Parts: sequence; C-alpha cells; structure tokens
Amino acid sequence: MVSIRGPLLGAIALLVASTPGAVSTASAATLQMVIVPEEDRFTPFHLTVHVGDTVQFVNNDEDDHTVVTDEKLNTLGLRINQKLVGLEHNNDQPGTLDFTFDSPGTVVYYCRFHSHLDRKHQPVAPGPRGGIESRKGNFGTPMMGVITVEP
Ligand SMILES: [Cu+2]
Repeated sequence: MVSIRGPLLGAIALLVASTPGAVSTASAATLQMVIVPEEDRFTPFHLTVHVGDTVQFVNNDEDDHTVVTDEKLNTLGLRINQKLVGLEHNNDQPGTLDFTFDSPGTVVYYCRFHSHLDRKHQPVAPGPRGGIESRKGNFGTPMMGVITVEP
C-alpha cells in the first residue's frame, strides 16, 4: 500500500546493506501519506510525523487540488502553495507532492480550490448543515488537514 521511491528507497537499501544480519531498528526517516480520494478531502485529516519524515500527498481524484499553508496557520512559518494535479491532467496517474519537515511544530493546510479563509486568515468553519455556508448557499466542507511534526 505504501510505496517508497527515489532517494528514500536508496537510503533504506544502503542502511540495510551496511548492517548485515542486524535487526533494523534504526530511526530511518519514514514516508507517510496523505491521500485525496475520489472526492474533495484529505485523508487522514490529522497526521503525526517526526522530524526528518517525508509526507507524500497523493491525489487519486480526477480534479486538481492544492496544498496551501499560510505562515500564520502553522508554527513552522511555512508558506506552501503548490498544485497537486489530478488524474485528468496527469495521464491518469495520481499527482504527488513530497514535503520533508526538518523542525517540530504544527502545520494546518488547505486546498485553495475547495476551502477559503476569512479576512483574518482563519479557515471558515463548516456551517450547521455540514459545509461552508453563506446567504448564497452551501459551498461544501472545507478541504483541509493538520500535520503534527514531533521531535
Ligand atoms: Cu481541492
């Protein structure tokens, strides 16, 4: 289910090769995933990782989404604003984005296509009927998530 590719796989292979016979309990960096299923949400909503871990966002939806974090919404001072392409614009392959966190903290992120912030840069809370609502109607549940980076 979890696929490991590229330099991370190389690093793990090197680690295993250099410790023959040893049971690997080394704290190698791990890869965790946030999936966009075939609907407008990130799952899991909350993910706990450790410093040095890589979080890979995988978009299994037809539509494009985004991973956006405002530096006011996280304790790491991160400003991310990247498109996570969907199957429709990526030859039927899930689009991916990788982020490696190098310090502890909390990151709140959202999709700017499917969520919005108020004038004070706060996510607008779901309305009583489960979505973002205004006098013009219900615009759906905000698409967002939280990553806690532990030391
Ligand atoms: Cu989206």
